[in-house]
Amino acid sequence: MAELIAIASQIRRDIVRMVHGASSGHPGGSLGCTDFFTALYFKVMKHDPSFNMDATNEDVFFLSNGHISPVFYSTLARSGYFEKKELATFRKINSRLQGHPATHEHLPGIRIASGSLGQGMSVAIGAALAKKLNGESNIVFSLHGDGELDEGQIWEAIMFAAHHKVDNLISTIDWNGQQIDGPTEKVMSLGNIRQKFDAFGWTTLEMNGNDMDMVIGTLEKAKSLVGQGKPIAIMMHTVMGKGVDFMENDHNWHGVAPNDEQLAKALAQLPETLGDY
Ligand SMILES: Cc1ncc(C[n+]2csc(CCOP(=O)(O)OP(=O)(O)O)c2C)c(N)n1
Ligand SMILES: [Mg+2]
Repeated sequence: MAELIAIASQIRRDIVRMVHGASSGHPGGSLGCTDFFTALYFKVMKHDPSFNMDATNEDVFFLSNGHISPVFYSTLARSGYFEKKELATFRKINSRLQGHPATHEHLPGIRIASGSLGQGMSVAIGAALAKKLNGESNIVFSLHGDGELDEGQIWEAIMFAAHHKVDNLISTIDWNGQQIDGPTEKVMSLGNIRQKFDAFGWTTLEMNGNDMDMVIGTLEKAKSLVGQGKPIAIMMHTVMGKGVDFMENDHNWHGVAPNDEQLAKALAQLPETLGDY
Protein backbone atom coordinates (compact mmCIF):
# COMPACT_ATOMS: atom_id res chain seq x y z
CA MET A 1 0.00 0.00 0.00
CA ALA A 2 2.80 2.44 0.91
CA GLU A 3 4.35 1.72 -2.48
CA LEU A 4 1.13 2.60 -4.32
CA ILE A 5 0.73 5.83 -2.33
CA ALA A 6 4.32 6.73 -3.25
CA ILE A 7 3.62 6.10 -6.95
CA ALA A 8 0.50 8.29 -6.75
CA SER A 9 2.56 11.16 -5.30
CA GLN A 10 4.98 10.97 -8.23
CA ILE A 11 2.14 10.87 -10.74
CA ARG A 12 0.64 13.98 -9.12
CA ARG A 13 4.02 15.73 -9.48
CA ASP A 14 4.13 14.71 -13.13
CA ILE A 15 0.63 16.12 -13.70
CA VAL A 16 1.34 19.59 -12.33
CA ARG A 17 4.77 19.73 -14.04
CA MET A 18 3.33 18.65 -17.41
CA VAL A 19 0.47 21.14 -17.32
CA HIS A 20 2.80 23.91 -16.16
CA GLY A 21 5.31 23.01 -18.90
CA ALA A 22 2.64 23.29 -21.58
CA SER A 23 0.92 26.31 -19.97
CA SER A 24 -2.31 24.43 -20.62
CA GLY A 25 -4.12 21.24 -19.72
CA HIS A 26 -6.39 19.79 -17.05
CA PRO A 27 -4.94 19.34 -13.55
CA GLY A 28 -8.18 19.19 -11.49
CA GLY A 29 -9.74 15.91 -12.66
CA SER A 30 -6.28 14.40 -13.21
CA LEU A 31 -5.25 14.92 -9.58
CA GLY A 32 -8.62 13.66 -8.33
CA CYS A 33 -8.36 10.42 -10.32
CA THR A 34 -4.68 9.70 -9.61
CA ASP A 35 -5.32 7.12 -6.89
CA PHE A 36 -7.73 5.26 -9.19
CA PHE A 37 -5.22 5.14 -12.07
CA THR A 38 -2.44 4.00 -9.72
CA ALA A 39 -4.58 1.20 -8.29
CA LEU A 40 -5.73 0.10 -11.72
CA TYR A 41 -2.38 0.01 -13.51
CA PHE A 42 -0.12 -1.01 -10.63
CA LYS A 43 -2.36 -3.53 -8.86
CA VAL A 44 -5.78 -4.42 -10.25
CA MET A 45 -5.56 -4.78 -14.02
CA LYS A 46 -3.86 -7.61 -15.86
CA HIS A 47 -2.10 -5.75 -18.64
CA ASP A 48 1.07 -5.83 -20.69
CA PRO A 49 3.10 -2.62 -21.24
CA SER A 50 4.65 -4.14 -24.38
CA PHE A 51 1.25 -3.10 -25.80
CA ASN A 52 -0.86 -4.79 -28.42
CA MET A 53 -3.60 -2.59 -29.82
CA ASP A 54 -6.20 -5.39 -29.76
CA ALA A 55 -5.63 -6.09 -26.04
CA THR A 56 -6.00 -9.81 -26.69
CA ASN A 57 -5.91 -11.88 -23.49
CA GLU A 58 -5.49 -8.88 -21.21
CA ASP A 59 -7.72 -6.48 -19.33
CA VAL A 60 -8.28 -3.18 -21.06
CA PHE A 61 -9.03 0.37 -19.91
CA PHE A 62 -10.72 3.17 -21.82
CA LEU A 63 -10.56 6.79 -20.67
CA SER A 64 -13.79 8.46 -21.76
CA ASN A 65 -13.20 11.87 -20.09
CA GLY A 66 -10.13 12.38 -22.27
CA HIS A 67 -9.31 15.85 -20.95
CA ILE A 68 -7.67 14.24 -17.91
CA SER A 69 -4.91 12.96 -20.22
CA PRO A 70 -2.07 14.11 -17.88
CA VAL A 71 -2.87 11.42 -15.31
CA PHE A 72 -3.29 8.82 -18.07
CA TYR A 73 0.02 9.67 -19.79
CA SER A 74 1.96 9.74 -16.53
CA THR A 75 0.46 6.41 -15.41
CA LEU A 76 1.31 4.79 -18.75
CA ALA A 77 4.88 6.09 -18.67
CA ARG A 78 5.40 5.13 -15.03
CA SER A 79 4.11 1.61 -15.71
CA GLY A 80 6.44 1.07 -18.65
CA TYR A 81 4.46 1.83 -21.82
CA PHE A 82 6.94 4.53 -22.93
CA GLU A 83 9.88 6.51 -21.53
CA LYS A 84 9.05 8.97 -18.78
CA LYS A 85 11.13 11.70 -20.46
CA GLU A 86 8.49 11.87 -23.20
CA LEU A 87 6.13 13.40 -20.60
CA ALA A 88 8.07 16.64 -21.17
CA THR A 89 6.55 16.86 -24.67
CA PHE A 90 2.95 17.08 -23.38
CA ARG A 91 0.85 19.38 -25.62
CA LYS A 92 3.89 20.37 -27.72
CA ILE A 93 3.82 20.46 -31.53
CA ASN A 94 4.27 16.96 -33.04
CA SER A 95 4.20 15.31 -29.61
CA ARG A 96 2.56 11.90 -29.23
CA LEU A 97 1.07 13.34 -26.01
CA GLN A 98 -1.64 15.59 -27.41
CA GLY A 99 -3.96 17.50 -25.09
CA HIS A 100 -6.63 14.89 -25.69
CA PRO A 101 -5.50 11.33 -26.46
CA ALA A 102 -5.59 10.29 -30.12
CA THR A 103 -4.74 6.98 -31.75
CA HIS A 104 -3.03 8.40 -34.84
CA GLU A 105 -0.14 9.50 -32.58
CA HIS A 106 0.54 5.77 -31.92
CA LEU A 107 1.33 6.31 -28.27
CA PRO A 108 1.52 2.89 -26.57
CA GLY A 109 -1.41 2.46 -24.19
CA ILE A 110 -3.87 4.64 -26.13
CA ARG A 111 -6.55 2.66 -27.94
CA ILE A 112 -9.20 5.33 -28.62
CA ALA A 113 -9.36 9.04 -29.18
CA SER A 114 -11.30 10.72 -26.39
CA GLY A 115 -12.11 14.26 -25.34
CA SER A 116 -15.36 14.52 -27.17
CA LEU A 117 -17.34 13.48 -24.12
CA GLY A 118 -19.89 10.68 -24.00
CA GLN A 119 -18.39 8.12 -26.35
CA GLY A 120 -16.14 5.97 -24.17
CA MET A 121 -18.78 3.77 -22.61
CA SER A 122 -20.07 2.75 -26.04
CA VAL A 123 -16.51 1.81 -27.02
CA ALA A 124 -15.98 -0.12 -23.79
CA ILE A 125 -19.20 -2.06 -24.37
CA GLY A 126 -18.06 -2.97 -27.88
CA ALA A 127 -14.72 -4.21 -26.57
CA ALA A 128 -16.42 -6.16 -23.78
CA LEU A 129 -18.75 -7.87 -26.26
CA ALA A 130 -15.77 -8.65 -28.52
CA LYS A 131 -14.01 -10.33 -25.60
CA LYS A 132 -17.08 -12.46 -24.99
CA LEU A 133 -17.27 -13.44 -28.67
CA ASN A 134 -13.59 -14.39 -28.56
CA GLY A 135 -14.13 -16.50 -25.45
CA GLU A 136 -11.81 -14.30 -23.37
CA SER A 137 -12.42 -13.93 -19.65
CA ASN A 138 -10.61 -10.58 -19.34
CA ILE A 139 -12.30 -7.46 -18.01
CA VAL A 140 -12.96 -4.08 -19.64
CA PHE A 141 -12.66 -0.97 -17.44
CA SER A 142 -13.77 2.56 -18.30
CA LEU A 143 -13.72 5.94 -16.58
CA HIS A 144 -16.20 8.80 -17.01
CA GLY A 145 -16.57 12.26 -15.54
CA ASP A 146 -19.76 13.18 -13.68
CA GLY A 147 -20.20 16.22 -15.92
CA GLU A 148 -19.77 13.82 -18.83
CA LEU A 149 -23.04 12.16 -17.79
CA ASP A 150 -24.81 15.20 -19.27
CA GLU A 151 -24.22 13.52 -22.65
CA GLY A 152 -27.23 11.55 -23.93
CA GLN A 153 -25.10 8.84 -25.53
CA ILE A 154 -23.99 7.73 -22.07
CA TRP A 155 -27.56 6.86 -21.08
CA GLU A 156 -28.15 4.93 -24.29
CA ALA A 157 -25.01 2.96 -23.52
CA ILE A 158 -26.05 2.32 -19.91
CA MET A 159 -29.39 0.96 -21.11
CA PHE A 160 -27.77 -1.14 -23.83
CA ALA A 161 -25.20 -2.70 -21.49
CA ALA A 162 -27.84 -3.88 -19.03
CA HIS A 163 -30.12 -5.23 -21.77
CA HIS A 164 -27.27 -7.17 -23.40
CA LYS A 165 -25.89 -8.40 -20.04
CA VAL A 166 -22.43 -6.92 -20.61
CA ASP A 167 -21.19 -8.35 -17.32
CA ASN A 168 -17.45 -8.11 -18.09
CA LEU A 169 -17.52 -4.31 -17.91
CA ILE A 170 -16.59 -2.19 -14.87
CA SER A 171 -17.34 1.50 -15.47
CA THR A 172 -16.28 4.07 -12.90
CA ILE A 173 -17.79 7.54 -12.53
CA ASP A 174 -15.57 10.31 -11.16
CA TRP A 175 -18.22 11.86 -8.91
CA ASN A 176 -16.29 15.00 -7.96
CA GLY A 177 -19.33 17.28 -8.17
CA GLN A 178 -17.44 19.68 -10.46
CA GLN A 179 -17.20 20.29 -14.16
CA ILE A 180 -15.87 22.90 -16.57
CA ASP A 181 -18.31 25.72 -15.77
CA GLY A 182 -19.03 25.08 -12.10
CA PRO A 183 -20.48 22.57 -9.64
CA THR A 184 -22.51 19.86 -11.42
CA GLU A 185 -25.51 20.74 -9.23
CA LYS A 186 -25.55 24.21 -10.77
CA VAL A 187 -24.78 23.28 -14.38
CA MET A 188 -27.28 20.42 -14.58
CA SER A 189 -28.28 18.48 -11.48
CA LEU A 190 -27.38 14.80 -11.77
CA GLY A 191 -29.45 13.70 -8.77
CA ASN A 192 -28.42 10.40 -7.20
CA ILE A 193 -26.25 8.84 -9.89
CA ARG A 194 -26.06 5.52 -8.07
CA GLN A 195 -29.84 5.17 -7.95
CA LYS A 196 -29.97 5.94 -11.65
CA PHE A 197 -27.48 3.16 -12.51
CA ASP A 198 -29.42 0.83 -10.20
CA ALA A 199 -32.66 1.70 -11.96
CA PHE A 200 -31.04 1.00 -15.33
CA GLY A 201 -30.15 -2.53 -14.17
CA TRP A 202 -26.48 -2.29 -13.23
CA THR A 203 -24.76 -3.62 -10.12
CA THR A 204 -23.39 -0.58 -8.28
CA LEU A 205 -20.65 0.07 -5.75
CA GLU A 206 -19.49 3.30 -4.11
CA MET A 207 -16.10 4.37 -2.79
CA ASN A 208 -13.88 7.20 -1.69
CA GLY A 209 -11.61 7.45 -4.73
CA ASN A 210 -8.87 9.18 -2.75
CA ASP A 211 -8.44 6.39 -0.19
CA MET A 212 -6.05 3.85 -1.72
CA ASP A 213 -7.18 1.00 0.56
CA MET A 214 -10.77 1.57 -0.41
CA VAL A 215 -10.02 1.96 -4.11
CA ILE A 216 -8.18 -1.38 -4.20
CA GLY A 217 -10.86 -3.11 -2.09
CA THR A 218 -13.73 -1.80 -4.20
CA LEU A 219 -12.06 -2.61 -7.52
CA GLU A 220 -11.35 -6.15 -6.29
CA LYS A 221 -14.96 -6.46 -5.16
CA ALA A 222 -16.09 -5.27 -8.61
CA LYS A 223 -13.89 -7.94 -10.24
CA SER A 224 -15.57 -10.58 -8.09
CA LEU A 225 -18.97 -9.50 -9.48
CA VAL A 226 -17.96 -10.03 -13.12
CA GLY A 227 -19.88 -12.76 -14.96
CA GLN A 228 -23.09 -12.43 -12.97
CA GLY A 229 -25.30 -11.09 -15.76
CA LYS A 230 -25.04 -7.36 -15.01
CA PRO A 231 -22.61 -4.58 -15.91
CA ILE A 232 -20.88 -3.05 -12.88
CA ALA A 233 -20.59 0.64 -12.04
CA ILE A 234 -18.48 2.25 -9.33
CA MET A 235 -19.52 5.63 -7.98
CA MET A 236 -16.16 7.15 -7.12
CA HIS A 237 -16.19 10.17 -4.83
CA THR A 238 -13.08 12.24 -5.46
CA VAL A 239 -11.84 15.73 -4.69
CA MET A 240 -11.04 17.76 -7.78
CA GLY A 241 -7.39 18.88 -7.48
CA LYS A 242 -6.65 16.33 -4.70
CA GLY A 243 -3.19 16.72 -3.19
CA VAL A 244 -2.66 20.42 -3.96
CA ASP A 245 -4.52 22.41 -1.30
CA PHE A 246 -5.30 25.52 -3.36
CA MET A 247 -6.71 23.42 -6.23
CA GLU A 248 -8.99 21.22 -4.12
CA ASN A 249 -12.77 21.31 -4.72
CA ASP A 250 -12.48 24.25 -7.10
CA HIS A 251 -13.85 23.90 -10.64
CA ASN A 252 -11.59 26.78 -11.72
CA TRP A 253 -8.78 24.19 -11.78
CA HIS A 254 -10.69 21.99 -14.26
CA GLY A 255 -8.50 23.17 -17.13
CA VAL A 256 -6.03 25.85 -16.05
CA ALA A 257 -2.24 25.63 -15.75
CA PRO A 258 -0.41 26.72 -12.59
CA ASN A 259 2.05 29.62 -12.95
CA ASP A 260 5.66 29.35 -11.69
CA GLU A 261 4.79 30.33 -8.14
CA GLN A 262 1.78 28.00 -8.00
CA LEU A 263 3.88 25.14 -9.39
CA ALA A 264 6.44 25.61 -6.62
CA LYS A 265 3.68 25.63 -4.00
CA ALA A 266 2.13 22.48 -5.50
CA LEU A 267 5.41 20.55 -5.71
CA ALA A 268 6.19 21.41 -2.08
CA GLN A 269 3.09 19.36 -1.15
CA LEU A 270 3.92 16.35 -3.32
CA PRO A 271 6.98 14.28 -2.36
CA GLU A 272 9.21 13.17 -5.24
CA THR A 273 9.30 9.40 -4.87
CA LEU A 274 10.41 7.87 -8.19
CA GLY A 275 12.40 10.71 -9.72
CA ASP A 276 10.94 13.51 -11.84
CA TYR A 277 11.01 13.08 -15.63
C1 LIG B 1 -19.20 16.43 -26.44
C2 LIG B 1 -18.51 17.45 -25.59
N1 LIG B 1 -19.20 18.50 -25.12
C3 LIG B 1 -18.58 19.44 -24.37
C4 LIG B 1 -17.24 19.33 -24.11
C5 LIG B 1 -16.56 20.43 -23.31
N2 LIG B 1 -16.15 19.95 -22.00
C6 LIG B 1 -14.88 19.57 -21.75
S1 LIG B 1 -14.67 19.03 -20.19
C7 LIG B 1 -16.28 19.37 -19.78
C8 LIG B 1 -16.81 19.13 -18.41
C9 LIG B 1 -16.69 17.73 -18.03
O1 LIG B 1 -17.01 17.56 -16.69
P1 LIG B 1 -16.45 16.32 -15.91
O2 LIG B 1 -16.59 15.14 -16.80
O3 LIG B 1 -17.14 16.27 -14.61
O4 LIG B 1 -14.91 16.63 -15.76
P2 LIG B 1 -14.09 17.33 -14.55
O5 LIG B 1 -14.29 18.79 -14.65
O6 LIG B 1 -14.63 16.77 -13.27
O7 LIG B 1 -12.66 16.93 -14.80
C10 LIG B 1 -16.96 19.87 -20.88
C11 LIG B 1 -18.39 20.24 -20.87
C12 LIG B 1 -16.55 18.21 -24.62
N3 LIG B 1 -15.25 18.01 -24.39
N4 LIG B 1 -17.21 17.27 -25.35
MG1 LIG C 1 -16.54 16.23 -12.68
